[in-house]
Amino acid sequence: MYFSKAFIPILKNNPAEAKIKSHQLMLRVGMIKQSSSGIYSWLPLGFKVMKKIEQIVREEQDRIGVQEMLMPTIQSSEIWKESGRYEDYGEEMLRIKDRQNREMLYGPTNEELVTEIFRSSIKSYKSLPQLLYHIQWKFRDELRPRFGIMRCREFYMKDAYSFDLNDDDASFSYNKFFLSYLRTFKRLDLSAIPMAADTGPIGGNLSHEFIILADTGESKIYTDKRIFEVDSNSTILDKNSLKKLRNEYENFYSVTDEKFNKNEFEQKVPEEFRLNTKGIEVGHIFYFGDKYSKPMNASVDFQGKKEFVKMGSYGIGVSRLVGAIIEAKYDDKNEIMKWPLSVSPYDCAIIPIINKNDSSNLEKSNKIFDYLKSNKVDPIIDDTDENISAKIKKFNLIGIPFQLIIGKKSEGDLFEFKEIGKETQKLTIEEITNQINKLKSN
Ligand code: 5CA
Repeated sequence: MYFSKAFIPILKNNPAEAKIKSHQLMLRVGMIKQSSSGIYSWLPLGFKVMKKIEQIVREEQDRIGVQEMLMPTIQSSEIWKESGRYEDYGEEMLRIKDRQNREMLYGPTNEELVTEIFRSSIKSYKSLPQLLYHIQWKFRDELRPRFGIMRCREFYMKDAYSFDLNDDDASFSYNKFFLSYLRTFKRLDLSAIPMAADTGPIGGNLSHEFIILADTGESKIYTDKRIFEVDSNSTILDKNSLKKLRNEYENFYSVTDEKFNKNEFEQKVPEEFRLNTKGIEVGHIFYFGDKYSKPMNASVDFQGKKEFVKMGSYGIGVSRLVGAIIEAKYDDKNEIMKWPLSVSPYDCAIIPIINKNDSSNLEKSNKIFDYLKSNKVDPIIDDTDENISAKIKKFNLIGIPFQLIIGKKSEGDLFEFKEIGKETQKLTIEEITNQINKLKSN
């Protein structure tokens, strides 16, 4: 791909309407465009990042045995009346009437719909557990959409649902998601901490929010700093190891402000370990037993008895994560972004120095492009006639982690190669390819 042909509408300056760095950067480098209040189009650069995040989220759901499906965005009000949430959800729910005057809605979440799907087919306890997920747009008519795609009205979410026979099995399912979330956020190069949280309109009395620290976050948190040291590297999926892992986290006081209790905080956390700060909620898991299965009559036969299934739900803000990664990685003072290679829109920027009447550097770039492509590296060539310092500044902002400069200094087989934030190296194209691919496989 040539930069001149890519749809990456870069702005000269930070847009005045954006208050936080992720919103500024996303508008500045043309990742998103507002279409109306709290509703955005995802332009190619932003869309590429979001799709890569989505794929990592998907792989980690598949790894714990959750089955992917797809439910619609538009739902019928009937099932929400059955659960009792049609009234409770209030003005955040976008209500629509179809041409037959039927009450429909744009789904803010899917507990009802998935329960309806479950109950219509699953009758025996032998089919349990059932773990299902989809990745789909949601709509919440937020009173004050803000910070770009961080708190918007239409957003992209991974939501999963678990169905079990009893509390013990349900807790096993919950803990599988707990582990899978730790792994997912780690692959996104984020340190997300599970914190006991309020369940709000989803309900139930057990939930954890996964939060990354950021001054611009909207969640207030109170935590024991030692929780950052817990080893989250486990991959074992058996009941006891998972319980142990969750316990290791729960041993440290770590809560959002709705759950905050000053006395408890001071009693449980020695002063030097107390941290009271702000964060961004990137995921939220809930256990709510039979809150939906009972009113909606979702049950299985077990030893001649009808048992309402025990349910949990598990959300990840896929679109919000794009902004959250920027909040975590962008140095706005120096205007330098560096995407984790796992989600970067491109792997490497090839930046030729282009002089008038001399296309040799561009030709060299084309050859390097083909070589990288055939070795599983995804590059972009900056074929524009901007000067080299303007090009580097631009790519520092876009955040592609590697820059390969093709100019006078690329003598013989050696090229100027730079990983953002590190020293420039002189390497052969084979060494460059190896370096990038090695990091990619991590
Ligand atoms: N049904 C449950 C779990 S699937 C649920 O809806 N949970 S939630 O309300 O906590 O949302 C899940 C995640 O979606 C949140 O952790 C957050 O990352 C993201 N999210 C929620 N509201 C918004 C919003 N207005 N804008 C962007 N992302 C949002």
